[in-house]
Amino acid sequence: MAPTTMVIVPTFNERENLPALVDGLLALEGVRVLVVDDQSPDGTGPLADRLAGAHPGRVEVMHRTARPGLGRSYIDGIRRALGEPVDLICQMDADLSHDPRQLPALVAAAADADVVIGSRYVPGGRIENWPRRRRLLSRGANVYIRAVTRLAAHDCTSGYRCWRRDALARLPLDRFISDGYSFLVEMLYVASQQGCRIGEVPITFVERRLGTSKLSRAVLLESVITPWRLIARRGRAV
Ligand SMILES: Nc1nc2c(ncn2[C@@H]2O[C@H](COP(=O)(O)OP(=O)(O)OP(=O)(O)O)[C@@H](O)[C@H]2O)c(=O)[nH]1
Ligand SMILES: [Mg+2]
Repeated sequence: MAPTTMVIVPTFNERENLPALVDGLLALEGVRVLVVDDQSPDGTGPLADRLAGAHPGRVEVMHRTARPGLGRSYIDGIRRALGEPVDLICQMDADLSHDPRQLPALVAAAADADVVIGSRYVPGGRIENWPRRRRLLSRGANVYIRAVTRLAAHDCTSGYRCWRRDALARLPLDRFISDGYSFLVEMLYVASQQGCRIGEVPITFVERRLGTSKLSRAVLLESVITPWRLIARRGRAV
């Protein structure tokens, strides 16, 4: 029997992308979707409610009113998902950069790993439609993060992941220090400190076609500093 899986999808202004993503995920057996919306001004929240109404038991929505942020959204979503009787908990962007059809490969690899990364930077991994500047930024970020943290994974910033429930439950989320995109790096770092087996499967990442990016200067700055903060408190957070 296929393992039961809950996919957490953080959203901020993803009205144009969410229906297609949910359709793609619901085509997969045993998959449930948890949308975590940060009061998107474009109406993503009510749209997600309509999707939940159309698919009871398979689509749920959290409407956050506390301070917005990707990391904070994930923390709330993870706590909720851990209260559900699912075997695996996945993370995925809403902007269709992550193809739901590749989820079964991540799920299969979770048989031999505690967390599986959908990776752009292992053999077979690809990126479509990214300008050169964006490629360099992402590549450079990963070289930098691996050098500072000594993480072995090749794509530490990928937001496409599949966790075994017990590995995710062990993360001390209330002690995390980052709340933007660095949250993704911090999750991996703490997991590896705890002895988790980190696997990677190749994915084809497609640049978003609709909606706008939330990558800001503040987010980039946090990404530069976080690896150093993580190694500075090594051993104390786990
Ligand atoms: N709930 C919530 N979701 C967010 C927030 N910031 C970004 N997201 C979501 O996180 C996912 C990744 O964000 P993106 O804007 O696609 O970031 P990116 O992939 O680095 O940038 P682009 O693909 O260039 O747009 C998307 O599903 C966003 O809607 C936030 O503050 N709160
Ligand atoms: Mg994106």
